[in-house]
Amino acid sequence: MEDKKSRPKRTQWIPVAAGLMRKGNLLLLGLRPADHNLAGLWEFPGGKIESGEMPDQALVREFKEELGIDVEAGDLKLSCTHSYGDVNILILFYEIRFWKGEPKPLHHSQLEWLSAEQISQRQIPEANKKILDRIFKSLGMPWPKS
Ligand code: DGT
Repeated sequence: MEDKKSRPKRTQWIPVAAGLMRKGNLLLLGLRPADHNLAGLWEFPGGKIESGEMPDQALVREFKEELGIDVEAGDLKLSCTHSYGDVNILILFYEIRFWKGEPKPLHHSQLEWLSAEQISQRQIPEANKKILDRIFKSLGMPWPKS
């Protein structure tokens, strides 16, 4: 029989839903607050998918909790995986085309509408850096670095 102790440690997977909210050639990003991991990085709003939730439900909940707006989750545009050492994350990026209300920084230290150029000059999570061009292309938005 296999010895439990000799088995490699199984890395935990964390599913995350994030929203790509567009205004012209700009996307909405939030600055992660100081008391969170990855503090000081600019992220696409969203968060962890909780047990029993569908990804689009998680997205709608997170936007209500963190930005105070009602959104409609659009198409799943792309996904990415990233390893933060002891945990792996799987991020599902949804387009958000329709929303009601003005986004407010209820959770983030700041919210900003940013262009592709501005985003590439900000500090963003490693997970997003490697797919930033694909995010813009998936929305049919101009990407300056190609
Ligand atoms: P909580 O309740 O403090 O655990 O926080 P949640 O559920 O709001 O989730 P959050 O935002 O802390 O977890 C998302 C994880 O995914 C976190 O490890 C950061 C990582 N991540 C990487 N890129 C992004 C991104 O563009 N947006 C979001 N929301 N998370 C990202």
